[in-house]
Amino acid sequence: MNDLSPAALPRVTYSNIKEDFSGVHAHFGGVIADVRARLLGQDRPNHIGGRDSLDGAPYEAPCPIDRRLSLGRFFAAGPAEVDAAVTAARAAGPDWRKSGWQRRIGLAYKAADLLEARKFEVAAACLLEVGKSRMEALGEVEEAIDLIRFYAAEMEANDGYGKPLARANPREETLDVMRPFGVFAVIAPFNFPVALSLGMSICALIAGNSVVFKPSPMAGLTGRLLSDCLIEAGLPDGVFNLVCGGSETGAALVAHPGIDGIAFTGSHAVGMAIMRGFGVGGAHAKPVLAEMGGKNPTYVGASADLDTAVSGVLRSAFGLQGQKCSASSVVFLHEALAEDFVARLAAAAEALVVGDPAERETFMGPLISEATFDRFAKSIAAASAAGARVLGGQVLSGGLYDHGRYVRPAIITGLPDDHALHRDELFMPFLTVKTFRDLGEAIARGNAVPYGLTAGVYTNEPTELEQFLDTAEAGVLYANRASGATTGAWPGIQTFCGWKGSGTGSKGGLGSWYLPQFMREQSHTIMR
Ligand code: UN1
Repeated sequence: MNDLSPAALPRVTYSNIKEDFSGVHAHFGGVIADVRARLLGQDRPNHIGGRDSLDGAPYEAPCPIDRRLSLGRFFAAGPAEVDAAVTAARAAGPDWRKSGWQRRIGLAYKAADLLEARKFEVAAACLLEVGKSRMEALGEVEEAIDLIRFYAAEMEANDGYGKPLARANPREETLDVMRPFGVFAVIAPFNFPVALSLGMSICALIAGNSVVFKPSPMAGLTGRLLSDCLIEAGLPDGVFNLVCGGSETGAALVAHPGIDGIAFTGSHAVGMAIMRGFGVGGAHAKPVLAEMGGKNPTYVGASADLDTAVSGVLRSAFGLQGQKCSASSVVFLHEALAEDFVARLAAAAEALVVGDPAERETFMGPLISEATFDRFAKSIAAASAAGARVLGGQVLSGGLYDHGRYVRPAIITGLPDDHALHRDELFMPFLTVKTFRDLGEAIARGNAVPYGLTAGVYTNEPTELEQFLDTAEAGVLYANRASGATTGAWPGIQTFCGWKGSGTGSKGGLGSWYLPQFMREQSHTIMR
């Protein structure tokens, strides 16, 4: 029996994996059932200029857990609806900009409080919408709440980023001020539909931009629920607009001349296309803040603690079915422990429960889409054809398995070193294994991909740790972590920055340098 109020239950994060969450489970189980009964299958309007709108092309989004269930009916915004949203955002912009950062962070804190009050409900929606496990879904909503508060606190701590500068003569007043760009488009992926959407949106808003937000077409329900928190917090009409839809809506948004900046999280190909077109294709450069894909390596040295390494790799390779840009997708094993490690990892992977994420014991839910399933099936076939050994990777059938795409995690050994499966981002529960004798040489092989998002190491040799920290080409490095080899970055604790093909800038999310990127600098010199 759990007699704690929901607010008194312990917080789930990505790294407190050993805590007792029995009270959380008892409460959350009831909320999931309630959300399934109450919140699915409804019309979910867009929100444009302070009003809900059913304009646009209606589409049903299926629940990936059971495709017979509809998450709801959404309305794909075409060029006319996108134009209405951008026009509303432009109209609301000047007052929002002038309202001052103190007022804006006040509203952000209010939105965080609203999300906190609804966290179980939003996490249940997230679980049902993208097939996240209970812990991943709850952790994500907590991450989103912390993101809002973290960025609001950063604005406060930096006094809005304005500061007086030196004076060339006593009659001169000089100021350095940071100002918003205008209207930001926020284009979010399905895999962290709450945290990534809110992280990007709240920075744009706190900085004084107005926003047109497009969630993934597979995540319109959480997109709407988080929008409700912002709207109900009291953002003025037009400051925050929600437009649902797929790539056509995204293209209309990116092509709209009224957009001044874009915050994007998604694939490398789309991010680079936005950079080339929107970013530098017009009369002047415009800001594109993009977090893109990853092919994140984990290195396991001869001195590593194997239990810790197996736990960390398992969680990062297969959590959320491997559909994270931070997922560990290639592991480099020292020859001396490779066989032992693979045997232990395969046994642990086989023991993972794959099924309905609403169930407490489930670690892996369904793949998000048919496209991901096709990629999985083709990759397994390609690995076998190349002479590799495939451990796991079975397609599951019978019962619920017939109504979604459920697969067992796959571990691939013996793939030729230069095979594309070691190099391409796959975004699915598919881990390739390489072996090494010398860590420096392994890191060079791990660096030899176009990406550079996260990397992990397991070693008890201080010189190896130093070598890893010095030479791994990625923005987020982890060592000896049981909760995740390459995943689980948290606001204010890790920063999240994509190097090379994984990002467009050198200043990532979750840290202090992200928010200022939503503003441009202006120098004021006034003679008195
Ligand atoms: C992603 O991996 O797609 O570090 C985003 C993590 C989370 C999510 C990152 N904060 O794993």
